[in-house]
Amino acid sequence: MPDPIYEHPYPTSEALARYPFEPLDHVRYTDAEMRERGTGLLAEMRRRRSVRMFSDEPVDRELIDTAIGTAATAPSGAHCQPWKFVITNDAAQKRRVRLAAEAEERTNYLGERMNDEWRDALGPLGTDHHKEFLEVAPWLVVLFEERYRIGADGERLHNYYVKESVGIAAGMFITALHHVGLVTLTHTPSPMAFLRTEFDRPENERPFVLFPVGYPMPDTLVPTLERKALDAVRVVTADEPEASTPPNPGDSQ
Ligand code: IYR
Repeated sequence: MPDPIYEHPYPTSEALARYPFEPLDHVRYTDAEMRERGTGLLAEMRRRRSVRMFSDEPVDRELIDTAIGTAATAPSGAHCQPWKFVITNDAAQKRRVRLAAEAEERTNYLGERMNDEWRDALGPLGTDHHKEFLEVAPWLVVLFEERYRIGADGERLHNYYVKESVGIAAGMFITALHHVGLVTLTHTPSPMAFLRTEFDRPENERPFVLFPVGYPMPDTLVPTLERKALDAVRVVTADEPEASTPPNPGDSQ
């Protein structure tokens, strides 16, 4: 019998005796399939753009729900799943959100809240305080982070790594929308506390991102932006030919 790779396999027998575990449902692809799937997804995601000109064409609620279902498969700290996706296609509500967002952004852009460095950074995006798209897009999806949970006796229960968990879910939501041919904008009207009141959410929830979702207007323009090259975002600290068998600490001579 070869030496096992793991001296301390997971789960421990103690955990296995106390909690339910099940076999991992994993699909193993061929090497060719893996490359194809990887490059295919990359090509698809390279076409994703943040959009600021939404069509008013309706979108089936089912498509939004499916994307939320995908987002909710995100990993989360201690599996707390500290996210809530609040969705609306109500015209009056979308209008109120637009007006509140524009009021805040007017102070940002036209008042003192934005310094010159920030203004300069936003220049190439060509954004301003007008947020008509919040009214035109068929759906607004507000992703709330659940800062803590309320227990059965009203006590506060800790959620772990909330920002990280909700950030990952947001990324998966964006990916899921793009995959079905919908567009969105990662919109963070600042400050956005008004969203908690508007959507009647409890004290323990805080708005994280506001996503208008829909189809793009025909002939929508997006800023010409370059994405960093792989070499600029990836650092290799070791590049050894991969061993065909994992090194065995017992085999030192
Ligand atoms: N919240 C403002 C400004 C803004 C800020 C960043 I950072 C952006 O990437 C884009 C816009 C707005 O929504 O216009």
